[in-house]
Amino acid sequence: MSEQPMRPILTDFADGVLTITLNRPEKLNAFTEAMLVQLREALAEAEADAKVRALLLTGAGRGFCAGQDLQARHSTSAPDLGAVLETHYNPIVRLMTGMPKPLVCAVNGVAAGAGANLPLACDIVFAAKSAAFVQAFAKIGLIPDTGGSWQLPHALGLPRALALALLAEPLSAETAARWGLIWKAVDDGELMEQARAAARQLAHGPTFGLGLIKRALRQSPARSLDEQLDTERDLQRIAGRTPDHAEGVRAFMEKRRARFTGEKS
Ligand code: T3D
Repeated sequence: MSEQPMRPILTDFADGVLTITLNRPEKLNAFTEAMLVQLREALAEAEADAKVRALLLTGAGRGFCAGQDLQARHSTSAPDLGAVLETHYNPIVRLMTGMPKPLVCAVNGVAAGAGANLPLACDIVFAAKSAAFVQAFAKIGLIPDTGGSWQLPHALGLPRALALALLAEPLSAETAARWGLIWKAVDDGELMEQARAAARQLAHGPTFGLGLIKRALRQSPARSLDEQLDTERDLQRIAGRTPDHAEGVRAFMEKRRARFTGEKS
C-alpha cells in the first residue's frame, strides 16, 4: 500500500468550532506554498460555512510556526517576495482580521517570522509559557510582514516594536502577555484546554454580534473618537435588530442561559 502524503493543514470540526492545525512538525510548521494555499482555502470555507461559529488555530508538534520555509528560498536568487505577500500572506491576514466570526489562537511553541505575526491577526491569543515570538526577519535581511509592521507598533508602541524587529530577539510568551501583545500565557499543559474552552464559549455566542464587535474594534485605530462614535451608532443599530439581542435580553429577564442562534435575522 502506498503511503499517504501528510497534509500540511489539518481541520477538525466539533461543537461549532473549526480547529485548523499547521502540520509540518518536523520543520516547526514552516510555510510551504501548498500550506499557504490550504490555509487560505480553509479560512475561506470557514467564513462561508454558517455551522462554523468560531475558529481555533494551532500548530502540531513542538513549534507553532517558523514562518516561510527557507528551503524554498535557498535556490532562488532575488525572488519577488512582494508577489509572494500579495498572493499568499496578505490575503490570509485579510481573511483572518475580516472574518465575521471569532478566531482564537493557541501558540503551542516557538513562533518565528510570519509565524510570529500570524497569531496577531487572531482575535484572542493564548500561548504556552514555553513559547516565544521571534521577529526573525532582520536576521535574513527582510522586514516584518504578515501584518507585523502594523500590529507591533499598535500593540506595543514604537520603542518596543523597533527593538523587537531590529534585534530579532525572542520575546517570551509571558512578556508578550505582560506587554499586551497577546491575551494570556498559560502553563503548557493547560494551553489547549483553555483555548478550546474559549473557542467553544464563543461558538455558542451571538456570532453575528461578535462579528460586529470585531469590526468595530479592528477599525478603530485608524479613526477619531468622533468617527468611531458614528460607527458605534451604525453597528449598534444593526446589532439591536438581531434575534440574539432579543434572546439575550429575554434570557436575562427570565434568569436563564441565553440560547443564541448566531444569525443576523
Ligand atoms: O520569503 C517569503 O516568502 C517572504 C515571506 C517571509 C515570511 C517569513 O516568515 S521570513 C522568516 C522565516 N523564518 C525564519 O527566519 C525562522 C527560521 N528558523 C529559526 O530561526 C529557528 O528554527 C527557530 C528560532 C524558529 C527555532 O529554533 P530551534 O533551535 O528550536 O529549531 P531548529 O533546529 O532551528 O529547527 C528545527 C527544524 O526545523 C530544523 O530542521 P532539521 O535541521 O531538523 O531538518 C530547521 O532547519 C527547520 N526549520 C525551522 N525553521 C525553518 C525550518 N526549515 C525551513 N524554513 C524555516 N523557516
